Amino acid sequence: DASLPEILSVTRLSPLLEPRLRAAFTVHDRVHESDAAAFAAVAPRIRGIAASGDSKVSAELIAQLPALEVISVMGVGYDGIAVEAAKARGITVTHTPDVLNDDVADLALALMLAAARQIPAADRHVRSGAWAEKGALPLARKMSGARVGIVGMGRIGQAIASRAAAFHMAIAYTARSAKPALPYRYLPSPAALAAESDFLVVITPGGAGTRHLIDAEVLAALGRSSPERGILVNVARGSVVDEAALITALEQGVIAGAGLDVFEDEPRVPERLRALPQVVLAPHIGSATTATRQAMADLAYGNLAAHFAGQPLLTPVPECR
Ligand code: 8YV
Repeated sequence: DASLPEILSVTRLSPLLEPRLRAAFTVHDRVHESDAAAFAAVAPRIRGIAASGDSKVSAELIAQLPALEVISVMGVGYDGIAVEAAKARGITVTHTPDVLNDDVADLALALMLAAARQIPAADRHVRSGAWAEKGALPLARKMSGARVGIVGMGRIGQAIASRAAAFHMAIAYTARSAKPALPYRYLPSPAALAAESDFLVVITPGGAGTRHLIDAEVLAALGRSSPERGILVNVARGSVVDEAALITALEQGVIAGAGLDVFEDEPRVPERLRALPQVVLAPHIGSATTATRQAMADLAYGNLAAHFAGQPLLTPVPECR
């Protein structure tokens, strides 16, 4: 249908989003990556982009799309989107905040428990027959009542804190600035926070401003925080943690373990990291439940639909409000 607005998809579209997008728009699937001639032919007509939280939309791509009006990200994170370049052209960026807070916070607690109680190792112990052959596992580590340090105290950080409170954990955080309205202790840096945390949970936006915020120094502080040494959990972006430093810290026993949902070069996870039994790994599933992905798809679609209907956007990113 030639009357439908044309959009470029820069991601593998969710099946919860794709049919509705195709009904309302002419969708060009990742032609910018696969087919230079096809891309050149459609680029002048592209008015929207459908992206996900881990997509890259560079300033170069934006510059090749003279008719671009809106970029809809199905995800809360938009660190891969060149927002300043978009803004400079009057292009709006939207994302899907809030609807995934519960799921990402649930996964953070799940990774904390899984790493502390060594759930994957326990599962392997039973499954392999080792329980009957070799007996009990080494004792694990108690989570209830321990100290959790949260790096980033936005909406998801607060959802993690309220869950940690139910585990009677002592809660502290670091963020760009203190949030005096919250009943949690503020520390001015990740290193200061790590030094007083049994669990350090990373839930800050990605991007240049937070790249390698968790470095060897922070990991050393987490390791020294108690004789049991700390556990790192990352449900934010792989870029926030210096992955090479993390692997070294784990191999050398500087920290006790880690629970990781995100990595620096997804979907590639270094073999050295995959070889460590004290690490719990997940393939970026923080928001990956049917209910939440449905809500995210509704918002991602709703933002595009609103834009092309001339209505107010549902959830523009803060920079575009
Ligand atoms: C997924 C995410 O990567 O919301 C985010 O920022 O990282 C995730 O939910 C993805 O965007 C799902 O489409």
